Amino acid sequence: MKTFYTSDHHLHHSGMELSFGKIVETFEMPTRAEIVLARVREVGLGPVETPAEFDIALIKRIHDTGYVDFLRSVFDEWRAAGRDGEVWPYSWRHRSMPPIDTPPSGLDARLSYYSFDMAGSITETTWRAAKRASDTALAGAEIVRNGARSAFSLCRPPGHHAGRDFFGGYCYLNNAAIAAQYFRDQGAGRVAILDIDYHHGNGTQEIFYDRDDVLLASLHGDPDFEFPFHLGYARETGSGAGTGYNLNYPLPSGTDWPRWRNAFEDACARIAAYGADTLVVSLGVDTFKDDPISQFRLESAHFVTIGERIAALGLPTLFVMEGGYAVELLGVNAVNVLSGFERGSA
Ligand code: B3N
Ligand code: ZN
Repeated sequence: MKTFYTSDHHLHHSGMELSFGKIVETFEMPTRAEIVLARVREVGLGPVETPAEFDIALIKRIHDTGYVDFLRSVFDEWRAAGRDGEVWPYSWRHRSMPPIDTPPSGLDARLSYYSFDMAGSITETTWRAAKRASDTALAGAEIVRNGARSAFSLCRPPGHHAGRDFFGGYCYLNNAAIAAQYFRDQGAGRVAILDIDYHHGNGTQEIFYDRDDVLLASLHGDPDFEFPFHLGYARETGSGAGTGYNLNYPLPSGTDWPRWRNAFEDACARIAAYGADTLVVSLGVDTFKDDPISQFRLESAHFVTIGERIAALGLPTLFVMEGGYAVELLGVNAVNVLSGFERGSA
């Protein structure tokens, strides 16, 4: 399996985050991608290639133009306002306030409008890193569309919390959604996205919620207790033409392998029944038992089985890197999925 990776991911580093009342080093750090890359090389997964530059129009197939322009320019605006440091939002619309659908003019009001949390900041070069992460996803999609059985897009920053016009949860551009849309635009009939990250991909759900050409199946910590909260319940099945094409599997804290695997089996069966011709996997490995911010109990060996089962779906498959913060075993866990897939495809 070919891996797409670019060192441009280093251009994004929030440095810190607020965690349970303390300012700590952010969990979403550049080392993460380097650790996964090192493991790809260690096991000889396959060649590693730098992605080409893709047209920004492909990003705008998923993301709002105003949002994209905002991501590109907000740091300069922040500096022009005489502010040091990085761009951080700090306030959001509460349910007691009326919904708004046009961006306000003030800088902080617009930051609020285009985000849902302050898990990560926007630095001078965040846009560039996010753009290159989307290129990384598109490069993988391109070879899969051209006949490769699979590809691994080692994206960083991750993407599945980013919606059509908002960032949050360390995510700025939704790499998996951009890839899924690329597959559709290149002629794929039915695309499935299987999101196995510990957190609900609220951005991916929002993007495809009313569509029947992209099925989303997501296994995650129940939003009743887990970030990003409020979205990801089983009752959210899609809307309009998309009704029945959004599948959520919220799982309790402490979920172990047998329980997780049951939900996973169901998701795989539903993807097969859908008749997908292409699969995008939002590959997060923060379901691991020692992940510092998550509460499931999967072990390293389980990730191999996951990859084997995904391979058994028999679909052209693009793996897109999302979360995973147990850095000691992050590379092993992520690459175990890919090795399992290779073994299952042989
Ligand atoms: O959820 C958290 C969080 C939870 C536990 C923590 N501990 C125990 C120190 C610290 C933080 N933070 C919110 C931001 C997390 C974004 C998750 C991104 C992700 O992996 N998405 O898939
Ligand atoms: Zn996650």
